[in-house]
Amino acid sequence: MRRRVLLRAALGAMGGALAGRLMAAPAPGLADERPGIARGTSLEFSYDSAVTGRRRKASVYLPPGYSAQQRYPVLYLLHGIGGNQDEWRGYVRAHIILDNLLADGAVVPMIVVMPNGRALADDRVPPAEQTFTAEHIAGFAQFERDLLQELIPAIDRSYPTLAQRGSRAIAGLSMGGGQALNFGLGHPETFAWVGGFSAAPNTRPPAELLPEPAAARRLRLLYLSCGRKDNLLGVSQALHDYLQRHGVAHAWHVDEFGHDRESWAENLARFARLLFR
Ligand code: FER
Repeated sequence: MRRRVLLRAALGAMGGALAGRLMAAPAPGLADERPGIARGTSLEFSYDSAVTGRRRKASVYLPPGYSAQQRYPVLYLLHGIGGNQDEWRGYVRAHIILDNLLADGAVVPMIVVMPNGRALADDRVPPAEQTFTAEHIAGFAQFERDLLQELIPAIDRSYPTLAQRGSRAIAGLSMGGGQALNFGLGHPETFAWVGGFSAAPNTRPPAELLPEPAAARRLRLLYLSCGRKDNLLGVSQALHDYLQRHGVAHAWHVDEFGHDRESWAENLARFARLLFR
């Protein structure tokens, strides 16, 4: 019973934000197409998954000037609870942000993989009233195996990647931010760069995420952000407090935004600038 009440409360709180994602105007500047600059390429990637028993899709961004003769680090970028593999492009305009940063020489050329983080046989975005069902929440947790056992190996077979932890990053927004923290901190052998933007309550409690705080020294970057107006700020704040108490170095950025693309555009840019250096 309690669970159902909590889910309904969460749905009520999030309904506005999810609807808002379709309506809000793009962030000025950062995510605006700049004329005359070189553009990256966006592709649909598909892979077989023994985890869902289906063929699954991911959106892949190749940087401008991409060449199969070079090798690239990879950023895995995870969407929110109401999104899919198109949310970072369609809602945040991640590809435009990356093009702009690359034109300024502000980021290392990288491949960006935007998966569908709902590892279910039916991984379509559910109707709004089913967003918070136990089955759908479980799909986001199950994505850990799909990512590690299926998607990453498939990407490393298909593209000229630098296939080691020091050249692999994971970040996400909201539900995907929780996934990125859970999977990234849980698998230091796979990821050295981890970012959670507006991480949702699917984030494991701090003492479970990092039971041995000293282990975080293996990370090259742990990045946390959230908007001051975001109802989920407490999740990130609790992790920040724990990290501070245990002397774990991390980036912490609280901005003036809410649970929205302005915050995610800004923090994608801040995070990307720090990667792979
Ligand atoms: C919750 C509130 C919000 C929750 C998830 C979210 C798992 C995710 C929001 C988003 O991805 O935008 O209680 O529980």
